[in-house]
Amino acid sequence: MKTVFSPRHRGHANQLELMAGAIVPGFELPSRAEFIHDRILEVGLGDIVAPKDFDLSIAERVQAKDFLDFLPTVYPRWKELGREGTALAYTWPTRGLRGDVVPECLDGALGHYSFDAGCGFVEGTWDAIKSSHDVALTAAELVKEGAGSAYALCRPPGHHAGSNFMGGYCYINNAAVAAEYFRVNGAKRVSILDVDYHHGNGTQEIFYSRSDVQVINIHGDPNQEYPYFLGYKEETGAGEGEGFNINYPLRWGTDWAGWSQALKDGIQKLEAFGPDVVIVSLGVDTFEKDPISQFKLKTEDYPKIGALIKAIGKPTLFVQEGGYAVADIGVNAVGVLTGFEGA
Ligand code: OKS
Ligand code: ZN
Repeated sequence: MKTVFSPRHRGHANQLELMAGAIVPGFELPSRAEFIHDRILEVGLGDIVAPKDFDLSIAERVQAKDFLDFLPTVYPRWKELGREGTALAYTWPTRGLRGDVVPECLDGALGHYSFDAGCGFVEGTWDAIKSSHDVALTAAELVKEGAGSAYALCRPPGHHAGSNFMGGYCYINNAAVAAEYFRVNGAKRVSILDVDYHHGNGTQEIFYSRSDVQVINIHGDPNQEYPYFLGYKEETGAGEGEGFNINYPLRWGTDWAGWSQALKDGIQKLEAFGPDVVIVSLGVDTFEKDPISQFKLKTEDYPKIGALIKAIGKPTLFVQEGGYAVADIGVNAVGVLTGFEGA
């Protein structure tokens, strides 16, 4: 399978985030993508190609134009204020405050367009975001043109980003943009299977009222785990979308036995939906040694995930999401892909 990768992700570096009472170096490191890239070469998965340049017209169908227009302005505005380091929100419009105003002040606008302090901006952040979007669409195009599968080595990731907000290291929702791309280009139904450790709240929110994109999420129970405020079992879709959103919240400590049971159940529901194409939001932060996660999957489990997805027998686009045990992330992410290839 071909991989789409851009070195432009590297400019998104040294950003800080707020975590457990401290401003800390971001866990979402450039080395994540580099370890995966190097592992692809090591196992000879297939060619690694550069992304084409796409405009944001597909993205604007799933995320608000004012939000997308805001993203490239953040760091220039931060510098105009005489600031350096990481541009980060610190005030958010929760219950009892105005969710409908975008304050003139950059700090207020950053709060308006985000739900946490996990989305810092540095000089190269917008260029990395745009390259990640282009990586996803270039890989989607390969699948549309008949490749049975492709791998979008996206960084930054996307699944926490919603129709008009960022959060959890995610700005543009790469998987959602790819799903919309397939719909615009003839697919009747698309399934997004999100196997990242964290609930893909952004993807759920974007497609919640739609019956043409099925969203299946397997993740840490939000009662215990980030993003806390979405991802519960009873969230099954709204209106036309009722029944097309499926959540599998699993408790801390879940291992392959429990996790694979959810995957198999999810795959049954996916097959019943009958999509023309499958998008896998591929996080490998389910790994037992992941520094911010609490599942217990082992390196040997990742090829089994790939094999189960292969057995669905549909054109498949893999989109990289999370995974932070950087020394292992390459082996585990590429393990899913080689398992899919039957290697
Ligand atoms: C706030 C962010 C904390 C956890 C973000 C989880 C990102 C992830 N500082 N999503 O799949 O891996
Ligand atoms: Zn994650």
